[in-house]
Amino acid sequence: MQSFATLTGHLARKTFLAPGLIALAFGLTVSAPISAQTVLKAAHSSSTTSTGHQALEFMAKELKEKTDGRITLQIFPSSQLGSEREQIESIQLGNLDLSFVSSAVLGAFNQDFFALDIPFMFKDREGVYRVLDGAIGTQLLASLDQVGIKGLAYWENGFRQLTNNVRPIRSPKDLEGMKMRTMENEVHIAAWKAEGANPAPLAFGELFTALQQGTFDAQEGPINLFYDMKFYEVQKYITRTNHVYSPWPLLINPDVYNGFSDQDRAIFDQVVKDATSYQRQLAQQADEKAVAAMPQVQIIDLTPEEHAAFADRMGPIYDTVKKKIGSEVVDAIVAEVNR
Ligand code: EAX
Repeated sequence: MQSFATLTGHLARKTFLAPGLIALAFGLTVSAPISAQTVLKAAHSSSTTSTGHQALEFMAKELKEKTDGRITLQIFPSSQLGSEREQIESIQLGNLDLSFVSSAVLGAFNQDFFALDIPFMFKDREGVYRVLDGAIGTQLLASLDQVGIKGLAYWENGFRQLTNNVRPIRSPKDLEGMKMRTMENEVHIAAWKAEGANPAPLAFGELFTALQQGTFDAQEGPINLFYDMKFYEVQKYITRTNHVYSPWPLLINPDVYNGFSDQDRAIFDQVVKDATSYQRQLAQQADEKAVAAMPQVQIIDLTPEEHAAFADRMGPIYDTVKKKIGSEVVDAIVAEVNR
């Protein structure tokens, strides 16, 4: 069992000491079993209807039940605790316990994650899961230890699509010069420059307002998130480019994870596994449900030739990423995707 000092150290993340423990601290005899209750602060940048939020709610319920209330979750959605980059920094500092963020934002903390950002590299979910759930993905998550973060699993944000408010886009020519929001990721910015757009990064939580005010004409992201965030109120067209697959790595503060009792860590690990399959299941249905719910949005499906016109511009981006992180990871992903 943890020492009193460490238990008090965790008060920042709201550890409620059972009356028994306080009595013990003051040398009184106690009858009730000693147990510490830990409330984990979990944050994210999507809405309360997102598949990620639903999976956190699932985790909260499962953890409370399976640990007899020793571990519970307090969820902060919609960037309430800062942007995804700030959430990662808060986990490093121990001010936040748990979060799921787009892997694109992790590139600034660990460049190897840029390997996942090369557009048009992933073709389908089977290839994605072979990479993420295989040695490459596991190694990438483990590499976060070096920057004071424990990577737990890959939840699914989804395949990303190009959306805009100006015209139906079927070619890079249609996108030329369009002011476009990207995630805070240099590979994405370089890629959309190569496609002819005028890209600039912005935190997700500020995107709706920026689109509403016309700061940007275009953006890109999964259709289910587009729907969740009501972007259909400020964007008329979706071009199904499937240009990047966005995982949502689930992250935890390593001290919190290592601070669990062996019993609770085993329960926590199993709940993460169950929540991951639950979240992916939701995500796999979310895009089509969203399309059905947005008849006012024009969906453009590209022909293979039109799709290739976008993909053929990504050669230099492969070189840029290989120069930055070496070709080993990139080549391994390409081999696994095309296996
Ligand atoms: O949580 O910033 C974005 O567009 C991402 O999809 C973000 O991770 C959403």
